[in-house]
Amino acid sequence: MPCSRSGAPQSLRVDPQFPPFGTALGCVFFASIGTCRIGSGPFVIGSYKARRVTCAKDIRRRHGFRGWPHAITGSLPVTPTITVFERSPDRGRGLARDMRVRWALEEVGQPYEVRLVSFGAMKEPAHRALHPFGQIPTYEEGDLVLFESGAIVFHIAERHAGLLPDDANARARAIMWMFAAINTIEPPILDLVTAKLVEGDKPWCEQRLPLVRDRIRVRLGELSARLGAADWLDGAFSAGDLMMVAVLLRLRMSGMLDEYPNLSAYAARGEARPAYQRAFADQLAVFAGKPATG
Ligand code: GTB
Repeated sequence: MPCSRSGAPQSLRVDPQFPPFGTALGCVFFASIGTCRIGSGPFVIGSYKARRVTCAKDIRRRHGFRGWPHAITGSLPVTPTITVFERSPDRGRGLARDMRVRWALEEVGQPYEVRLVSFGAMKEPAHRALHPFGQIPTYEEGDLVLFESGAIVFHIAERHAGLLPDDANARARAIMWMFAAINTIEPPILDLVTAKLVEGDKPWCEQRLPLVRDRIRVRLGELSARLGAADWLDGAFSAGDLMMVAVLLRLRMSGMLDEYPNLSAYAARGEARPAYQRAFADQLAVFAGKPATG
Protein backbone atom coordinates (compact mmCIF):
# COMPACT_ATOMS: atom_id res chain seq x y z
CA MET A 1 0.00 0.00 0.00
CA PRO A 2 1.64 3.23 -1.07
CA CYS A 3 0.08 4.94 1.92
CA SER A 4 3.07 4.07 4.04
CA ARG A 5 5.11 6.26 1.81
CA SER A 6 2.86 8.75 0.11
CA GLY A 7 0.37 9.07 2.89
CA ALA A 8 2.68 10.24 5.61
CA PRO A 9 4.28 13.41 4.38
CA GLN A 10 5.00 14.66 7.87
CA SER A 11 7.37 11.80 8.36
CA LEU A 12 8.92 11.88 4.92
CA ARG A 13 12.52 12.81 5.13
CA VAL A 14 13.06 16.35 3.90
CA ASP A 15 15.79 16.07 1.34
CA PRO A 16 17.14 19.58 0.79
CA GLN A 17 17.76 18.89 -2.86
CA PHE A 18 14.22 17.73 -3.46
CA PRO A 19 11.97 19.67 -1.13
CA PRO A 20 8.73 17.71 -0.81
CA PHE A 21 6.63 20.83 -0.97
CA GLY A 22 8.75 22.55 -3.58
CA THR A 23 6.48 24.39 -5.94
CA ALA A 24 9.53 24.85 -8.14
CA LEU A 25 9.24 21.20 -8.99
CA GLY A 26 5.79 21.84 -10.38
CA CYS A 27 4.34 19.21 -8.13
CA VAL A 28 0.69 19.30 -7.19
CA PHE A 29 0.11 19.10 -3.48
CA PHE A 30 -3.52 20.04 -2.81
CA ALA A 31 -4.60 18.90 -6.24
CA SER A 32 -7.37 16.57 -5.26
CA ILE A 33 -8.61 14.23 -2.62
CA GLY A 34 -6.21 11.36 -2.95
CA THR A 35 -5.59 8.12 -1.23
CA CYS A 36 -4.41 9.42 2.11
CA ARG A 37 -5.49 12.27 4.28
CA ILE A 38 -3.28 14.19 6.60
CA GLY A 39 -4.83 14.38 10.04
CA SER A 40 -8.30 13.25 10.98
CA GLY A 41 -11.76 14.56 11.87
CA PRO A 42 -11.85 18.35 12.06
CA PHE A 43 -8.08 18.43 11.79
CA VAL A 44 -7.84 17.12 8.26
CA ILE A 45 -5.62 19.70 6.68
CA GLY A 46 -5.41 18.39 3.19
CA SER A 47 -4.87 15.41 1.09
CA TYR A 48 -1.84 13.93 -0.40
CA LYS A 49 -2.03 12.87 -3.95
CA ALA A 50 0.12 10.13 -5.34
CA ARG A 51 0.96 12.37 -8.28
CA ARG A 52 3.07 14.63 -6.11
CA VAL A 53 5.13 11.71 -5.00
CA THR A 54 5.35 10.32 -8.52
CA CYS A 55 6.56 13.67 -9.73
CA ALA A 56 9.21 13.92 -7.07
CA LYS A 57 10.19 10.32 -7.69
CA ASP A 58 10.64 10.96 -11.41
CA ILE A 59 12.89 13.87 -10.66
CA ARG A 60 14.87 11.80 -8.20
CA ARG A 61 15.23 9.06 -10.83
CA ARG A 62 16.53 11.59 -13.36
CA HIS A 63 19.20 12.41 -10.79
CA GLY A 64 20.05 8.75 -10.41
CA PHE A 65 18.08 8.22 -7.23
CA ARG A 66 16.92 4.64 -6.88
CA GLY A 67 14.83 4.47 -3.81
CA TRP A 68 13.33 6.27 -0.91
CA PRO A 69 15.20 6.75 2.32
CA HIS A 70 13.53 5.11 5.27
CA ALA A 71 11.01 7.60 6.69
CA ILE A 72 12.37 7.44 10.21
CA THR A 73 16.00 6.39 9.92
CA GLY A 74 16.71 8.14 6.62
CA SER A 75 18.64 5.07 5.49
CA LEU A 76 18.81 4.14 1.84
CA PRO A 77 16.86 1.00 0.84
CA VAL A 78 20.08 -0.54 -0.46
CA THR A 79 22.88 -0.75 2.07
CA PRO A 80 25.99 0.67 0.41
CA THR A 81 29.26 -1.25 0.41
CA ILE A 82 32.64 0.43 0.56
CA THR A 83 36.05 -1.09 -0.05
CA VAL A 84 38.85 -0.52 2.43
CA PHE A 85 42.41 -1.75 2.94
CA GLU A 86 42.64 -5.28 4.26
CA ARG A 87 45.93 -4.12 5.77
CA SER A 88 47.00 -0.53 5.97
CA PRO A 89 50.41 1.03 6.59
CA ASP A 90 48.90 3.13 9.38
CA ARG A 91 47.09 0.12 10.90
CA GLY A 92 43.76 1.82 10.38
CA ARG A 93 44.49 4.98 12.31
CA GLY A 94 42.34 7.19 10.16
CA LEU A 95 44.72 8.17 7.38
CA ALA A 96 43.46 6.05 4.49
CA ARG A 97 40.74 7.67 2.46
CA ASP A 98 37.95 5.31 3.36
CA MET A 99 37.95 7.23 6.66
CA ARG A 100 36.24 10.27 5.14
CA VAL A 101 33.62 8.07 3.51
CA ARG A 102 32.97 6.20 6.75
CA TRP A 103 32.75 9.53 8.58
CA ALA A 104 30.19 10.92 6.10
CA LEU A 105 28.08 7.77 6.36
CA GLU A 106 28.20 8.00 10.15
CA GLU A 107 27.26 11.68 10.11
CA VAL A 108 24.08 10.96 8.15
CA GLY A 109 23.30 7.73 9.99
CA GLN A 110 23.51 5.50 6.94
CA PRO A 111 24.52 1.90 7.73
CA TYR A 112 27.07 0.41 5.35
CA GLU A 113 28.97 -2.75 4.57
CA VAL A 114 32.72 -3.02 4.27
CA ARG A 115 34.65 -5.23 1.86
CA LEU A 116 38.33 -5.68 2.64
CA VAL A 117 40.74 -5.73 -0.29
CA SER A 118 44.42 -6.63 -0.34
CA PHE A 119 47.01 -4.60 -2.25
CA GLY A 120 47.15 -7.43 -4.78
CA ALA A 121 43.40 -7.67 -5.22
CA MET A 122 43.18 -3.92 -5.78
CA LYS A 123 45.13 -4.34 -9.00
CA GLU A 124 43.06 -7.26 -10.28
CA PRO A 125 40.50 -6.77 -13.05
CA ALA A 126 37.56 -7.38 -10.69
CA HIS A 127 38.51 -4.41 -8.53
CA ARG A 128 39.64 -2.30 -11.45
CA ALA A 129 36.14 -2.69 -12.86
CA LEU A 130 35.05 -0.66 -9.84
CA HIS A 131 38.09 1.58 -9.62
CA PRO A 132 40.12 2.12 -12.79
CA PHE A 133 43.17 3.21 -10.77
CA GLY A 134 43.16 0.12 -8.58
CA GLN A 135 42.67 1.93 -5.28
CA ILE A 136 40.34 2.23 -2.34
CA PRO A 137 37.82 3.47 -1.43
CA THR A 138 35.01 2.47 -3.75
CA TYR A 139 31.31 2.79 -3.06
CA GLU A 140 28.60 0.47 -4.36
CA GLU A 141 24.92 1.20 -3.90
CA GLY A 142 22.63 -0.95 -6.04
CA ASP A 143 23.90 -0.54 -9.58
CA LEU A 144 25.74 2.67 -8.76
CA VAL A 145 29.51 2.34 -8.43
CA LEU A 146 31.67 5.29 -7.41
CA PHE A 147 35.32 5.87 -6.73
CA GLU A 148 37.13 9.04 -5.56
CA SER A 149 36.52 9.85 -1.92
CA GLY A 150 35.39 13.41 -2.70
CA ALA A 151 32.77 12.25 -5.18
CA ILE A 152 31.56 9.59 -2.74
CA VAL A 153 31.21 12.04 0.14
CA PHE A 154 29.41 14.48 -2.15
CA HIS A 155 27.01 11.72 -3.21
CA ILE A 156 26.29 10.82 0.40
CA ALA A 157 25.80 14.48 1.32
CA GLU A 158 23.37 14.96 -1.56
CA ARG A 159 21.28 11.92 -0.73
CA HIS A 160 20.91 12.63 2.97
CA ALA A 161 20.15 15.61 5.12
CA GLY A 162 22.84 16.87 7.46
CA LEU A 163 25.98 17.51 5.44
CA LEU A 164 24.92 20.22 3.03
CA PRO A 165 22.85 23.31 3.92
CA ASP A 166 19.36 23.81 2.50
CA ASP A 167 20.07 27.35 1.36
CA ALA A 168 21.30 27.17 -2.25
CA ASN A 169 24.15 29.64 -1.82
CA ALA A 170 25.35 28.13 1.44
CA ARG A 171 25.18 24.72 -0.23
CA ALA A 172 27.31 25.92 -3.15
CA ARG A 173 29.86 27.31 -0.69
CA ALA A 174 30.00 24.04 1.25
CA ILE A 175 30.69 22.20 -2.02
CA MET A 176 33.32 24.83 -2.83
CA TRP A 177 35.09 23.98 0.44
CA MET A 178 35.01 20.29 -0.45
CA PHE A 179 36.86 21.12 -3.65
CA ALA A 180 39.24 23.44 -1.81
CA ALA A 181 40.13 20.62 0.56
CA ILE A 182 40.98 18.09 -2.12
CA ASN A 183 42.17 20.42 -4.86
CA THR A 184 44.07 23.17 -3.02
CA ILE A 185 45.02 21.95 0.44
CA GLU A 186 45.57 18.22 -0.10
CA PRO A 187 48.02 18.34 -3.09
CA PRO A 188 50.94 19.99 -1.23
CA ILE A 189 50.29 17.64 1.71
CA LEU A 190 50.47 14.66 -0.63
CA ASP A 191 53.68 16.06 -2.02
CA LEU A 192 55.18 15.89 1.46
CA VAL A 193 54.07 12.28 1.84
CA THR A 194 55.65 11.45 -1.52
CA ALA A 195 58.83 13.34 -0.68
CA LYS A 196 59.24 11.44 2.56
CA LEU A 197 58.03 7.97 1.64
CA VAL A 198 58.91 7.61 -2.03
CA GLU A 199 61.81 10.01 -2.49
CA GLY A 200 63.29 9.72 0.99
CA ASP A 201 66.40 7.91 -0.22
CA LYS A 202 67.20 10.34 -3.02
CA PRO A 203 70.27 12.51 -2.53
CA TRP A 204 68.28 15.69 -3.17
CA CYS A 205 65.50 14.84 -0.73
CA GLU A 206 66.90 16.85 2.18
CA GLN A 207 67.10 19.94 -0.01
CA ARG A 208 63.62 19.51 -1.38
CA LEU A 209 61.76 18.87 1.86
CA PRO A 210 61.94 22.47 3.18
CA LEU A 211 60.46 23.71 -0.09
CA VAL A 212 57.63 21.22 0.11
CA ARG A 213 56.92 22.16 3.74
CA ASP A 214 56.91 25.86 2.88
CA ARG A 215 54.35 25.31 0.16
CA ILE A 216 52.11 23.62 2.72
CA ARG A 217 52.64 26.52 5.14
CA VAL A 218 51.49 29.01 2.53
CA ARG A 219 48.16 27.21 2.24
CA LEU A 220 47.77 26.59 5.94
CA GLY A 221 48.42 30.27 6.64
CA GLU A 222 45.76 31.29 4.16
CA LEU A 223 43.29 28.77 5.49
CA SER A 224 44.02 29.80 9.05
CA ALA A 225 43.39 33.46 8.20
CA ARG A 226 40.04 32.60 6.62
CA LEU A 227 38.88 30.36 9.46
CA GLY A 228 39.85 32.90 12.10
CA ALA A 229 38.03 32.22 15.34
CA ALA A 230 35.11 30.41 13.70
CA ASP A 231 34.23 26.85 14.57
CA TRP A 232 33.64 25.80 10.97
CA LEU A 233 34.46 27.21 7.56
CA ASP A 234 31.06 28.59 6.69
CA GLY A 235 28.45 28.52 9.43
CA ALA A 236 27.36 25.07 10.54
CA PHE A 237 29.47 21.93 10.10
CA SER A 238 29.20 20.68 6.52
CA ALA A 239 30.70 18.21 4.06
CA GLY A 240 33.22 20.99 3.33
CA ASP A 241 34.48 20.80 6.92
CA LEU A 242 34.45 17.01 6.84
CA MET A 243 36.74 16.94 3.82
CA MET A 244 38.95 19.75 5.11
CA VAL A 245 39.43 18.17 8.53
CA ALA A 246 40.12 14.77 6.95
CA VAL A 247 42.81 16.36 4.78
CA LEU A 248 44.36 18.39 7.62
CA LEU A 249 44.59 15.36 9.85
CA ARG A 250 47.08 13.84 7.45
CA LEU A 251 49.48 16.53 8.70
CA ARG A 252 49.07 15.85 12.38
CA MET A 253 52.12 13.56 12.65
CA SER A 254 54.36 16.14 10.98
CA GLY A 255 53.65 18.67 13.74
CA MET A 256 52.93 21.34 11.13
CA LEU A 257 49.28 21.65 12.11
CA ASP A 258 50.34 22.81 15.58
CA GLU A 259 51.97 25.86 14.01
CA TYR A 260 48.41 27.10 13.37
CA PRO A 261 46.51 26.80 16.65
CA ASN A 262 43.14 27.62 15.14
CA LEU A 263 43.58 24.92 12.48
CA SER A 264 44.74 22.46 15.08
CA ALA A 265 41.67 23.23 17.19
CA TYR A 266 39.46 23.02 14.08
CA ALA A 267 40.78 19.54 13.26
CA ALA A 268 40.31 18.50 16.90
CA ARG A 269 36.70 19.72 16.76
CA GLY A 270 36.13 17.52 13.74
CA GLU A 271 37.75 14.54 15.43
CA ALA A 272 35.63 15.03 18.53
CA ARG A 273 32.40 14.58 16.62
CA PRO A 274 30.71 11.33 17.60
CA ALA A 275 30.38 10.32 13.94
CA TYR A 276 34.13 10.69 13.46
CA GLN A 277 34.78 8.66 16.58
CA ARG A 278 32.54 5.85 15.38
CA ALA A 279 34.16 5.85 11.93
CA PHE A 280 37.65 5.84 13.47
CA ALA A 281 36.82 2.97 15.79
CA ASP A 282 35.38 0.95 12.91
CA GLN A 283 38.40 1.56 10.72
CA LEU A 284 40.75 0.62 13.54
CA ALA A 285 38.76 -2.52 14.31
CA VAL A 286 39.60 -3.92 10.87
CA PHE A 287 43.26 -3.99 11.79
CA ALA A 288 43.06 -5.26 15.31
CA GLY A 289 45.47 -8.13 15.56
CA LYS A 290 46.77 -7.80 12.02
CA PRO A 291 50.35 -6.84 11.22
CA ALA A 292 50.87 -3.54 9.40
CA THR A 293 52.10 -3.51 5.82
CA GLY A 294 54.47 -1.08 4.15
N1 GTB B 1 41.94 10.50 -5.16
C1 GTB B 1 41.61 9.21 -4.60
C2 GTB B 1 40.51 9.39 -3.54
O1 GTB B 1 40.41 10.45 -2.95
O2 GTB B 1 39.72 8.45 -3.36
C3 GTB B 1 42.88 8.63 -4.00
C4 GTB B 1 42.66 7.22 -3.52
C5 GTB B 1 43.93 6.67 -2.88
O3 GTB B 1 45.00 7.28 -2.92
N2 GTB B 1 43.79 5.49 -2.28
C6 GTB B 1 44.90 4.89 -1.61
C7 GTB B 1 45.19 3.55 -2.26
O4 GTB B 1 44.30 2.81 -2.58
C8 GTB B 1 44.55 4.67 -0.17
S1 GTB B 1 44.33 6.21 0.66
N3 GTB B 1 46.47 3.23 -2.42
C9 GTB B 1 46.90 1.99 -2.94
C10 GTB B 1 47.46 2.11 -4.30
O5 GTB B 1 47.40 3.19 -4.90
O6 GTB B 1 47.96 1.08 -4.78
C11 GTB B 1 46.07 6.79 0.72
C12 GTB B 1 46.69 6.39 2.01
C13 GTB B 1 47.12 5.11 2.22
C14 GTB B 1 47.70 4.75 3.43
C15 GTB B 1 47.85 5.71 4.41
N4 GTB B 1 48.46 5.33 5.63
O7 GTB B 1 48.43 4.16 5.97
O8 GTB B 1 48.99 6.20 6.30
C16 GTB B 1 47.42 6.97 4.20
C17 GTB B 1 46.82 7.31 3.00
